[in-house]
Amino acid sequence: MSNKTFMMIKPDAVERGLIGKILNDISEAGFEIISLKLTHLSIDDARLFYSVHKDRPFFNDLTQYMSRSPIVAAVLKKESAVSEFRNLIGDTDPKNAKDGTIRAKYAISKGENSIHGSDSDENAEIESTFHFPK
Ligand code: DAT
Ligand code: MG
Repeated sequence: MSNKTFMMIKPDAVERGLIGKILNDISEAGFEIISLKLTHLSIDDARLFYSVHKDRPFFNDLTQYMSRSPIVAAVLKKESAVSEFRNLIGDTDPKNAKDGTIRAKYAISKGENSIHGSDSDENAEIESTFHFPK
């Protein structure tokens, strides 16, 4: 799935009415939306989705935050989608994110950083199937 990636618009951004602005940025960057939904993760969903981080000190805050209000989940298509999308969203910590990236424009903090993008083709496939089972 090297031409596809998975993304989520996170609770802090949905709460502030940023769905339209962020989807527009994604479209203008040349990504095609393949699947799209508004959903609300349970705490168990969030713990499962982020299980790779289960031993990290921020795991509890992360999963509480990701389940506190709705998110948008989507599968996106573009050549080199995973790396292109990571470039579009910027560094995990908005203080380190390059100007013009989605996190530089909208994120509140390293924890509440507005958007998720898969970090590998393999995880893009796993995360897409988690939200859009085949
Ligand atoms: P990314 O979302 O850029 O792939 P990650 O996979 O390392 O970053 O972490 C997943 C999420 O966990 C990240 O978007 C925000 C949160 N997070 C990561 N490191 C953190 C930290 N040191 N303090 C608080 N939240 C953190
Ligand atoms: Mg990650």
